[in-house]
Amino acid sequence: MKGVVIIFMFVALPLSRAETSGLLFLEIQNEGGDIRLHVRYPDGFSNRLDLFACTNLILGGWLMVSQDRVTAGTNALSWLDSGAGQFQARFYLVGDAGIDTDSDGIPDARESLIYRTNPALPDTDLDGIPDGAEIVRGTDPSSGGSGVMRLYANSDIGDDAYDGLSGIYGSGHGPKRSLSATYGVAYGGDTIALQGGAIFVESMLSLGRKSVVLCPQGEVILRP
Ligand SMILES: [Ca+2]
Ligand SMILES: [Ca+2]
Ligand SMILES: [Ca+2]
Repeated sequence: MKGVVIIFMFVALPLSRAETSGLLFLEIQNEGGDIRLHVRYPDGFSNRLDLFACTNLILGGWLMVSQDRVTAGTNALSWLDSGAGQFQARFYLVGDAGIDTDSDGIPDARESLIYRTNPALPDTDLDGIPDGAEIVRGTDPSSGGSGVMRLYANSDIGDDAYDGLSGIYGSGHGPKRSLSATYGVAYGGDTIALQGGAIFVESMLSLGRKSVVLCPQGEVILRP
């Protein structure tokens, strides 16, 4: 083990409704230079649990080191932090993954510690896309407008290879940021609008039936 591992034992907080959670770090053990955590919870508790860790309480930088741990039918879970031995200090929190106050799909603890979004507001940046949807898309839930994705039909612009979906220009032309990348962040019901032209409203979930034709200098904007 490098240095001295300083272990802080916290009463585990779901970061809301803490007074009723009953979650508790029961034991923290040194196991071969790493740290094993034992978390206890009351009879009948069945929510999934997330475990978080950081190395500096001032700077923050919490990481979710284990998620969606099943608790149903037990009173405690055990988890080995196999990388703990490399740190001078290690701090832990346990979050109740079953508490999602604003119903945006992201548990309160993950919003507060990982995504830094508002656990009481479903759309932190007020851009019309809920926090959970932004996280799935890969857009920034704290930055309005980050859900807009531009696709460039001009092969001199963009950063991906031609994706083959723009049949009229043949190989070597078309969007350089591929449409498949867009589908990766799109939701059913999204709108693809060809700037200054037609608007396509299609389900992004039916990729196999999609046919999109772009103009050489056109720009496609993905909107929520
Ligand atoms: Ca939430
Ligand atoms: Ca939220
Ligand atoms: Ca948003």
